[in-house]
Amino acid sequence: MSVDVCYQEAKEKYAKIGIDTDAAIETLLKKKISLHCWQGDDVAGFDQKGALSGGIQATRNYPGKARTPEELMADIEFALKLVPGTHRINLHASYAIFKEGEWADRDQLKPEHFKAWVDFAKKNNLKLDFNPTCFSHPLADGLTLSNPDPAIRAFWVRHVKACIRISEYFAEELDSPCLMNIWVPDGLKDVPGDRMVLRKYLKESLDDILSVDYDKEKVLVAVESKVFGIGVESYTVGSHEFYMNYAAKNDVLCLLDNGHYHPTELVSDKISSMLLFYDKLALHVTRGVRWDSDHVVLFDDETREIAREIVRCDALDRVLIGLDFFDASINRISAWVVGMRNMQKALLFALLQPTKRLTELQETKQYSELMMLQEELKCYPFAAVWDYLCEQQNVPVGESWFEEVKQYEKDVLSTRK
Ligand code: RNT
Ligand code: ZN
Repeated sequence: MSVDVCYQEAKEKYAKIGIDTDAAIETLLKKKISLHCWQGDDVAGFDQKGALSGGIQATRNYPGKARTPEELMADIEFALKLVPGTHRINLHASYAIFKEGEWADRDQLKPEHFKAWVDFAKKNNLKLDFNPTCFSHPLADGLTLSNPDPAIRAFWVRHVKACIRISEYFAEELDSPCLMNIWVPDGLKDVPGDRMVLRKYLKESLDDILSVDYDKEKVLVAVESKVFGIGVESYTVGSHEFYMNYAAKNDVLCLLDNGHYHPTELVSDKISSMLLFYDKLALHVTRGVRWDSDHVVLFDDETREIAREIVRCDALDRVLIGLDFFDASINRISAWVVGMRNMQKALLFALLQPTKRLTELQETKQYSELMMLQEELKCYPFAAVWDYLCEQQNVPVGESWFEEVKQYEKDVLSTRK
């Protein structure tokens, strides 16, 4: 049966429970997802030669990673052709692009070092988000914004301030607010002698950073917490309560990375609470697996539940969705495409739920029917709607996109020795 015929059947079936599939598709296509540039090169960046640091790790070495800005941009362009809609690119400060013979340390970065990215975004109808890079640097040895050494702290404060200027530049050039997310790897391997003092330094550093004059409509500053990282197992300075309180008091955004909580703690359950107290919420959608917080996003229960919460709270405009994973053991483009398409599938799945009916069943305490309906909905012909959407958007339907990735690997990636 053709994609169209399947779609017509699905459309009728959804219409019976009051769902307009055409409207769901239209809504989905308006939602931009921020694609993280760092899956393309294992978080290497272009400004340092050293290893990745900061308690995060990209393991294995699948051939073909992007080594230059040109390669990374080509890979992003290629990946996005396999994903419906138009999106955003999430950059890190370490992806600054210098002219031949030029280099600037992190605290000296300027908008001009990111002009090539702006040109790239304009050419591809993309918007940009940004992140200070407080890791993979000689001065990022364990502690950055919370470093007891005032000179090291000051260096990182200058870096983040520089990033605010760059974010402002992105927002102005591309006419879209830029999310600037602050994550620092700061923590201790073993039992701290004093937990408070480092948090006090971090708080002071953030206060100093936010004292710069910037346009809050253009730059959306967010803070991202974590529970632990490799080598910083015992204590994380920027914990969840630290940042949630900091963000609430200082009118910045919280960014919740769903790989950064205890295994039975779910970000899907946090979204509604956050939305009752904040105008906007930022997410890093990822997949935690044991010690790692950064596996490729699957179409799994939690990804679907995150999407359902966003949709149920009618918050597609208030929740900024970015992806965050880095898998160096598989084709990196495939990793991007799987993650992007899964995030979109999860949102579409959510948009095809009879939200009002489910609320009504709960409000009237019809819990048996609520359970029954939610389970039956899992077998609705969601895939037919997804396939139709892909076809309409001229992106490959089903697994056929992988053939293109294989060809690109053969023609392009395999030549990168
Ligand atoms: C690390 C955080 C952070 C990074 C990126 C590279 O645990 O999730 O968001 O993954 O900034
Ligand atoms: Zn993250």
